[in-house]
Amino acid sequence: MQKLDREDILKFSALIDAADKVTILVHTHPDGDALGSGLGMMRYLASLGKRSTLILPTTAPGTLSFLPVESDGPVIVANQDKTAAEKAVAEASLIICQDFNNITRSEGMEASFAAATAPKVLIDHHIGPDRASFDIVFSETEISSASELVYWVLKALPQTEQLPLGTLNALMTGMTTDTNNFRNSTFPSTLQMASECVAAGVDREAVVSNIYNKYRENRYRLMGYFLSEKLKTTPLGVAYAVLSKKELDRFGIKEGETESFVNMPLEIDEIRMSLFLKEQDGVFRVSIRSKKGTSASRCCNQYFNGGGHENAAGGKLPIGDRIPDAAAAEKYIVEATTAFFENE
Ligand SMILES: [Mn+2]
Repeated sequence: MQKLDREDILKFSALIDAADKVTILVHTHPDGDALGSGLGMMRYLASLGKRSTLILPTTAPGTLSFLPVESDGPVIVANQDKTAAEKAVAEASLIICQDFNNITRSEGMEASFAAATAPKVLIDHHIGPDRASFDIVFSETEISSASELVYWVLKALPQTEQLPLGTLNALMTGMTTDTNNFRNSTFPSTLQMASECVAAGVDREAVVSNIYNKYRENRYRLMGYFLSEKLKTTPLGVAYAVLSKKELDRFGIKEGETESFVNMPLEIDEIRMSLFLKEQDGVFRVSIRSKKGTSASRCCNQYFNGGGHENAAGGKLPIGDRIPDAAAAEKYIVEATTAFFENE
């Protein structure tokens, strides 16, 4: 990662000092990094005697319930209580956005964010941040996660003597989920952060166990079906699978329980890109992962209405006339990836 801009750090420090109401926003369908970085920030602000509100555009999955966000301050789920979420944004004296590059990723909060008069700070690790909408931008793509960037930013603030253990635990959790437990996006700074966290008392085995050893059996029954019946490959080295709502319901699957399915096909030697689609809320939510040398981000951007990181991206396909069902989505994936590799 690049060196943090000293002036931005001092500006952010002064904004925290001056703020009495901090509102933190993360992306819709929050994952471990969104929640971990949000909770880490809340706990840090609490250690300075500041109360903050965390806004989640949609609920956090049950698989992350070990991150006790609610006990650390008010948490508002915006699509359940839009009025409270808009009030928290309007009344904030400081707004901190984490783990997204554009407010559109905080679905439903765009208008109140644009209208808010408070200074706005972005701490993120995705490609192409919307710099114009923020007063301070900490953006770094050569880093594991938003949680890691929050770690380095908080550590650099003059008011930090020692980061609270609660913050370190939350940030370690977010970093571990975004790196798939150090399998990808792991930089020298990532290992340094991990080393410092463990030295400061973070129980890494507990963090790993909370993330990876607390799933329900349902996930593994679906995983068997996904691998044996649904996963397909193309001669171009693409693996893909589409799960309909009906199939997800048949296995009683809840949000978060298909986490990392998309990564598994990359374990096959010949596969250079993996796509996983699942039907949810009238769209197919798209996850794309790629090996080094293939751009998941570009493919997602060109064909799947999204983007993210070079080797990990997300988007969506609307269900409608063009793509009415899972079979049509599968056909589209083959056409889109074939066109993508022809133009690469
Ligand atoms: Mn992230």
